[in-house]
Amino acid sequence: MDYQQSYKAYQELIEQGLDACLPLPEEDWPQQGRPRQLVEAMRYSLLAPGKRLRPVLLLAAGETCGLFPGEALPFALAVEMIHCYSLIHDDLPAMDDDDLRRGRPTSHKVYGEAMAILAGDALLNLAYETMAACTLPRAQQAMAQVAFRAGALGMIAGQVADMAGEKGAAGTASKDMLHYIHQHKTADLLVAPILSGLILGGANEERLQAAAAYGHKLGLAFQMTDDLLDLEGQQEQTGKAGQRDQQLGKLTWPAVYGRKQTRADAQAAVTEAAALAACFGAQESFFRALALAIPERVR
Ligand code: GRG
Repeated sequence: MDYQQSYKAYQELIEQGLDACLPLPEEDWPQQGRPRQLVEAMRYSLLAPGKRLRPVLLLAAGETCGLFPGEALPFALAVEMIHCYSLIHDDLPAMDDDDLRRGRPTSHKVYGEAMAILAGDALLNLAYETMAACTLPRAQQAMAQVAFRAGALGMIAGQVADMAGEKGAAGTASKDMLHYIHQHKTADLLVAPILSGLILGGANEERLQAAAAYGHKLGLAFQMTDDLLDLEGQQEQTGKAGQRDQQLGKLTWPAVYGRKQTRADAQAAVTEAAALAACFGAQESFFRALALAIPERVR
């Protein structure tokens, strides 16, 4: 299978898994089951068309250590749930106040702010329930990795810095802050699935370190491309409103370094990631192709 076929095969498995893990309840709540409107809101965001990049990374990383995709699937679904909760919350009026996500009205536009907050909370909890149910020997260690990277020293710290960056302080401090934002808001949730997939498969420390370096470069390139798409992409392509970063005064790579330098830096990060893909052994060509595809992405 070539890269695109492999990616699609992973995606199909993930789509089926996401649909199956969150069935619509019977009508008899509150006697039993989850509240129907909550599940509708969770499913609305979780099943909206996304690239499924994070769970794909997890399944592919697991396969490098001989795990079948089905064995690592609960973790892959969990990472997508965490990503999805972060998107719902990021779109809220208290954060980026966005109306469109994945080509559809955002959760709070459809279900109201309170239900959107609860749907995000419930997806986060469901992620940990799903990981906790995994009986693979190193599941606890893999879950700790996800919790750490998604938490207050990882993605949430990146989101705090992103909001602080809206104040737009110029100079060296803002460059440091920009790197911090890219590393934590974005790269941490790409490193987490790679490392947890490898941990589940029993990879050694040397491999984990090389894979983390790959994920970090991938994350930088991914966020730089996202910043450029926000400036230049069409809504039909990106599935969200354009030029939001400028409107919100966000600290982005193009805002600090300019578009030309951002393109060059993204390409350099992609080249570095591609060179680091050797640590994935039999899956090297998949991880290399995935890195090289980042600047071409439209969504
Ligand atoms: C609310 C705790 C909290 C964190 C929010 C995810 C996030 C952090 C903010 C969303 C905005 C943003 C630009 C995040 C950086 C990561 C990113 C580019 C997310 C979008 O990921 P894609 O492009 O989306 O993989 P799909 O829809 O394809 O899954």
